[in-house]
Amino acid sequence: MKIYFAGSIRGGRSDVDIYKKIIDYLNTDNKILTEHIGDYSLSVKGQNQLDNDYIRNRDIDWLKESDLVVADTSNPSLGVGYELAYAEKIGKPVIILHNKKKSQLSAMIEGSKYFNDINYYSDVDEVLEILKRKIG
Ligand code: 6IA
Repeated sequence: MKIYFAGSIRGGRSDVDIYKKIIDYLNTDNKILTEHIGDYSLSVKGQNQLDNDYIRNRDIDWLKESDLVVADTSNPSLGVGYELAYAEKIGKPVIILHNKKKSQLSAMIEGSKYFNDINYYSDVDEVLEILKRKIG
């Protein structure tokens, strides 16, 4: 299945090692459309050659094309929030992963009945266990 993985970029890259492990795990049996999210070299200065409108439109096309959105919301990110709202609007299935030790999940996400698959984790082993249970 095609999976759109969402994780923070300009919101901060402190969780990139977790994104990478999630993407590597999911990539075994699925196609991750957004592998760059787990790329260490994609810093907040990276991809500056790409226009913002190009990035936004390309990402929304991938989101529409995907079968499932998996979002790590532990590091607050406007872009991830935007993608989640877009997924809700078009009825795309969403799995949310959130490390409570990192931040409190926004009431706009926790308070939306659409997001009924919110999974709290405390370390990388736990997050991979959750994905194994949910996706295989
Ligand atoms: O607001 P954020 O940057 O934290 O938003 C991150 C989310 O928006 C991710 O889930 C991505 O799917 C999407 N996104 C935001 N920026 C980019 C990007 N380059 N490339 C791909 N997806 C993006 C930004 C260029 C910047 C590092 C200079």
